[in-house]
Amino acid sequence: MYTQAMDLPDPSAKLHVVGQPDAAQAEFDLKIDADRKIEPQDWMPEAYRKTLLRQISQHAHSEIVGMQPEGNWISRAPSLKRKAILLAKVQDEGGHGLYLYSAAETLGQSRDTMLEALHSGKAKYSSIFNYPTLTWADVGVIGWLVDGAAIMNQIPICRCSYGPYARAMIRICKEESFHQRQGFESLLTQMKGTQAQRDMVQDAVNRWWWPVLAMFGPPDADSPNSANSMRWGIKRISNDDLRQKFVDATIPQAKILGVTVPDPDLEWNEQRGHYDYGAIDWDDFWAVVNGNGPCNKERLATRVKAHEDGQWVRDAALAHARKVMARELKEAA
Ligand code: FAQ
Repeated sequence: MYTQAMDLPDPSAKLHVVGQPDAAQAEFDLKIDADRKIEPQDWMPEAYRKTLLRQISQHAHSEIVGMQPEGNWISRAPSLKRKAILLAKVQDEGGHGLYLYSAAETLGQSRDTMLEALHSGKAKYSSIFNYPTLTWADVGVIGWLVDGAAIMNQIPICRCSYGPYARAMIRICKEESFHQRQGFESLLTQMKGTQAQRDMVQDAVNRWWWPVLAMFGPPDADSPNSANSMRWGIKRISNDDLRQKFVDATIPQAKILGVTVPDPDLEWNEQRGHYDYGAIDWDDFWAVVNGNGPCNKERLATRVKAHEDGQWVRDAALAHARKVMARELKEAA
């Protein structure tokens, strides 16, 4: 998909117009202002490249670590139908990670380097995947709320200025929509069941609501990357605005389900035309981001083990590719 983009930009390209050292920067600025795509072969400012690499690789890490909380329930799904849906969903998340690593590689960093950063604990991934999935209702709530928040955040990234990221997001968002729907439908079924099932759903909503709101990132005033990302068309809507859109879209869905959210300050504000909501515990968010959430250590250990256990697959694929190449060379000789 991205093979056409593997030729890396020449770092000296900015100077190739003799006597006009800023010509490349001016061309980049023009493209951004005109809302045109930046492609891997184009010259780009180093800070733009670094910001993209940071965000896309973190996003890729989130997708593959994000397979774990729900993956834990594949063997315990309550029916064959639910098991098939969950298997497909978790597999999709793995696929999203792969598209995103490919998009990040077009910025000149190898997948091995990115994975090393994840496995050593240097790279971030979404805070949300460091919470436990205690009951089957958690699986539905992840689909409804976590995938719901992910779509809200990711639809604007389909219009990101960097071509490979934008194109990867279009496909990802289509799949995330199915993920959100299946979560909501599963919860709706549980809410039509016994009182114990309804209580289980409400308990899961209570535990996930605040971490999901924090997923959108720190408040705009405390978001160091936002100014540049908005200027460069990487981010199109701010953290706080996306969070508000998510609350406004989700509360009517909660009413249909028959659940409440654990926020005594939640209230429709007629004047603003939005829901007001209570204060998010940012200390808790930063503790999780910095490695001290309920499941950080477990998630990282599981990821590293999966990578190590998969070494033989990578070795076998490489050995096969070498054999094929040797055969082709021999035939061509
Ligand atoms: N968790 O200046 P900002 C999914 C960090 S995929 C951890 O506002 P930015 C699908 C941030 O990196 C979920 N860290 O940063 C799925 C930065 O640190 P740095 C992932 C966070 O980049 C569903 C610092 O705080 N989605 O759910 C978080 O402008 C179900 C300051 O923040 C994406 O990655 C957080 N929640 O805005 C899979 C979407 N928030 O790097 C499986 C793409 C912030 O300077 C199952 N990413 N930080 O050291 C984005 O849209 C942005 O990167 C934000 C953060 C909005 C996440």
